[in-house]
Amino acid sequence: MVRNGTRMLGTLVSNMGGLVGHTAPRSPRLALTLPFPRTPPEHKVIIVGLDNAGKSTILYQFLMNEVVHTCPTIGSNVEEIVLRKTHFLMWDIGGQEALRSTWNTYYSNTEFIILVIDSTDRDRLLTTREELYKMLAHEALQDASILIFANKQDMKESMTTVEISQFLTLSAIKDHPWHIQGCCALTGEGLLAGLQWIQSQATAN
Ligand SMILES: Nc1nc2c(ncn2[C@@H]2O[C@H](COP(=O)(O)OP(=O)(O)O)[C@@H](O)[C@H]2O)c(=O)[nH]1
Ligand SMILES: [Mg+2]
Repeated sequence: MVRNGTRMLGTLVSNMGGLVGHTAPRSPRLALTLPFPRTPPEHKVIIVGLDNAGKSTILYQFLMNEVVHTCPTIGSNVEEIVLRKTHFLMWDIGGQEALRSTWNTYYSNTEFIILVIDSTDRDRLLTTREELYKMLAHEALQDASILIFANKQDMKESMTTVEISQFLTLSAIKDHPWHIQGCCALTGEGLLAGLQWIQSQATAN
């Protein structure tokens, strides 16, 4: 089950027109005014969520996925993921309680937040909710879009995306594009759909 705060998934997936700078200039005047980037822009993504939610497994799955090719590892918890010529720099940030206060040191220039939730972890959904609204209120994340992965959907006792959406009152979030996607990081199911939503947001802007 997929709900979407801005637009239905897939409507913009094919909107992947080339960069302006790749278009042949029509006149010398245009050639002077059009930007011509040598490297494609890199979109910064932070992967957050409580410990044990599945953040590292998700990043690992992105790296393994055949349709996503990757560049060499930059650091132990940062990977560059390329999906259809869109480059993402993904930061997998530790979620233990002691580390959560350091999340804000990663916020500057973040375009996308991936919030990973262990859908079986009913006891800590309130903590996740608090962390979510703290992030959304943070000045450095005012322009960020948020993808919520309701992970561990393979588990019998997992909450549905609808239950999680309602608990997090996602429909009340009007100032950030958001999207919730059920997934299973172990098999990779649902991950590409989530990544495609991010990619559609990145190319739409
Ligand atoms: N059943 C199930 N287990 C998962 C899933 N995703 C991650 N796990 C397990 O949950 C545990 C925590 O995963 P990890 O990626 O280390 O979580 P992190 O602390 O958020 O980085 C590991 O034992 C994973 O194998 C999933 O979709 N289903
Ligand atoms: Mg981890």
